Amino acid sequence: MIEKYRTHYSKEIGKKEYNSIVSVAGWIEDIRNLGSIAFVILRDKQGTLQVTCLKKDDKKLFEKLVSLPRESVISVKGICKENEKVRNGYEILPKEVEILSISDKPLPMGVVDKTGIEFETRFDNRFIDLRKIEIQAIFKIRDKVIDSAKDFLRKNDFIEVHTPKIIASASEGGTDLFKVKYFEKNAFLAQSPQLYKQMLMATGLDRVFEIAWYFRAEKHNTTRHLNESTAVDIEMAFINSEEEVMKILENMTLEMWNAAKTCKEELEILDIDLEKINVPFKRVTYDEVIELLNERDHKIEWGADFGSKEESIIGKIMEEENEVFYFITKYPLEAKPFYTMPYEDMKYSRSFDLGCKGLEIASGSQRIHDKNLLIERIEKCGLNPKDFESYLKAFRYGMPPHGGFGFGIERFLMQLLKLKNIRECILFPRDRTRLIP
Ligand code: AMO
Repeated sequence: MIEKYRTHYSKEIGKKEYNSIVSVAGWIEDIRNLGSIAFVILRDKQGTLQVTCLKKDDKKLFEKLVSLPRESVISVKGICKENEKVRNGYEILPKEVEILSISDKPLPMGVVDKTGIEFETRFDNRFIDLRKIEIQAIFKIRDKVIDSAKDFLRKNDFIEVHTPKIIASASEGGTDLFKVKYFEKNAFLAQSPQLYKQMLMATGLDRVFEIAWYFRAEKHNTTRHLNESTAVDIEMAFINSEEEVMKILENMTLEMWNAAKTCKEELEILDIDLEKINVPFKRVTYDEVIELLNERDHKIEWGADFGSKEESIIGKIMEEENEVFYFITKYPLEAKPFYTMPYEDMKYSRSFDLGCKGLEIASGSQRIHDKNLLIERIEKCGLNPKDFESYLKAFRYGMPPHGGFGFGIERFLMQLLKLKNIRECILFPRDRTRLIP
């Protein structure tokens, strides 16, 4: 038995290790057996390395190695030798090999095969798909940007909270909810932490954020929608206007973008050159967008929300102005959920969406904190205040002015990394037809 399966990852090996014993471990990516010599390409978290096995040195070990199917997991203890002809500049001459797991044959899909693999095959075998360095790069960047968002929010006095995901009433007042049986009652999976993050504003915690999963029973199957997605949500109290929330949002986005920039190796693997972005992001009002759309002969009824067609035209206009990110502000009140704060005219709302290259990645607003106005708006939106009693209670005993936003993590990553399908940005996507793996 090899006492330590791995003493070094592939990229940790350098001149210092030459002519000494190392242990490496990973998946067999390829075996080239030339009869008297075999080259085994071993893949670990950092990359690949070459194990060079000579039959004359140890026939039994040679036979053992070359008989293994691709993607089997082994640990190799051997001498590290400098070799300029090998990509890493070194090779491992094995002394001991331990087989940790033998892969079945044939593989459902290859890891390095260049032949195009069907999208569905990739996602049916996501654990193998995730062995590809370009797929891993997406999730390493994802980790980095989420970490930077948390870091930024904590530095700005936000604390991380976790609110229930099994809820009794619709957070957004919509119909896109998954119903679940909750003992004798019916419940729903949360489509947003909206009502809870607002209730927390009645506590004195003042600034909260949550990074969690949300569930939306949207039936359409598009490249920009998931039925289970993740988001960064924030809520902040004692604000004068939605502008303060937008400032947090644009600065958080900038931090995340710049954090991604530090992932040089991953960006190179993905062949992405990130644009330089600056704050403040451009702000255009809903009415200005309608005008811009009109100028491009695209008519849309005033009051309607923008669909993917409109979003993409807006994205192109912004691109012409070299704007990667842009806010669309002052939406008609009727286009936004009941909790959105109206302007005095009751025609427009203190709301905004954050767009990035033709896709909405976040939305938010100042909220109504007056209980009577809130009830009025709930009714106007065709909902029953009775269904919101426990939420409304938080507005009866001291609720400061507040606002917040929801920021779609997969949507952001999709635009950041120029990926065509949102499913690429989540490990195990849930869509209209996919529930496994
Ligand atoms: P909204 O419904 O706009 O706002 O959602 C916020 C952000 O979440 C992302 N998103 C999605 N991503 C993938 N698939 C989906 N089906 C999906 N739905 C939404 C988008 C979107 O901008 N409560 C408000 C936020 C707030 O006002 O604080 C809300 O949920 O990037």
